[in-house]
Amino acid sequence: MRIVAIELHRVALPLVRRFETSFGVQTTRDVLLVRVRADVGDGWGECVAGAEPVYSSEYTDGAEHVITNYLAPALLRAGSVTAESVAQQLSFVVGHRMAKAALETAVLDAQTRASGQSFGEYFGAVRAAVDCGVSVGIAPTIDELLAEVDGYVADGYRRIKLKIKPGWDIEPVRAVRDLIGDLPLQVDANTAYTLADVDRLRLLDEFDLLLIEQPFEEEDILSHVTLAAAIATPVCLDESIHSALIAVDAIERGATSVVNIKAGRVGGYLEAVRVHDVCAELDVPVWCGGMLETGVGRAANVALAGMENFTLPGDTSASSRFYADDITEPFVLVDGRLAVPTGAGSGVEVREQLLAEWALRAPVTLR
Ligand code: OSB
Ligand code: MG
Repeated sequence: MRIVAIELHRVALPLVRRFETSFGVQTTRDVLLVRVRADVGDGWGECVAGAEPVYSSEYTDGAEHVITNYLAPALLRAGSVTAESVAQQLSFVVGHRMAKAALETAVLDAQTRASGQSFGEYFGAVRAAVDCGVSVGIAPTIDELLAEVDGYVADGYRRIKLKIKPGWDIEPVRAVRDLIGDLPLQVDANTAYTLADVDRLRLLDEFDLLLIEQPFEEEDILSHVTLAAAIATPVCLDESIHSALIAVDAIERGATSVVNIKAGRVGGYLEAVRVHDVCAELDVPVWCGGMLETGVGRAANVALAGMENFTLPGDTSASSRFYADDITEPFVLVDGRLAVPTGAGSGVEVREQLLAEWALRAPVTLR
């Protein structure tokens, strides 16, 4: 295809409830949506970066800057672009995977809409619906946490994930385990611990968790190797996994026996599929992470999670987990699952009316 224009939309969506993690409290999502206008038709991509560089080095304004000044001009100049060519065409920019992923996804959406193929078909999804979990933030009190978790159990979620940090770990996990019986449970530390906490983390073994996600900092594969050898709970990397190459390295070193896959973190869905494939080859199960996506990103995540080796429930919750209304038709949980969209491309439509209503500013068009 030839890309005619690239539109950058900034939209603010209020969260239905505050979302607290070890790296801060969030009450709205300030999202960058990208529309590629091509000769074959349009496509949408969502940038998963947060508003501030407190979770990842990438953040929304930074992503917009690198897209405006480097990435979009390269694709607009390229002449011919395909979803399969984007990573190579953008490889002159170091890093900025979330920004690159947004563009690659928009190109993939345009390409597959034009050919009539769904994202699920393109990725090789083997299931029509995916088991869904929910990521639960740090709460002001244990009682408030239990009330929130109780609501998600009633909604039908098939797995609960609790955010933990030093001072909010054993007690909330024990209380939630007592509440939910044998419903699958896992925890996510978002890098809040150090090796000095190994004895504390070993206390989690008592709660029969599916896994503990990313206790140590992003660059520190070695400490995860040490922890994995010291506790029974499986260790799962999230932030550390920037590519299929790093996934193989971390698995072979014994740092991770389960992998959280987020397309934004690895530079796009094509690399996410490769992470899935190398993990499958090494007999390591994967699950689909989330970044508070709107329907645009959620649709692609659900399609990805339809692949064979996504054997654990993902953070692919319903739109209502975070938003009162979605920028696309909302994703609705049915029996603890979300249906993989079957329409061409991502299979969802951006509601232009809401896009305009929720816009933080007028869209920017790059040509
Ligand atoms: O670590 O998985 C994470 C949200 C923002 C940044 C990092 C993470 C998360 C979540 C939310 O846990 C998952 C979701 O979108 O449902
Ligand atoms: Mg995580």
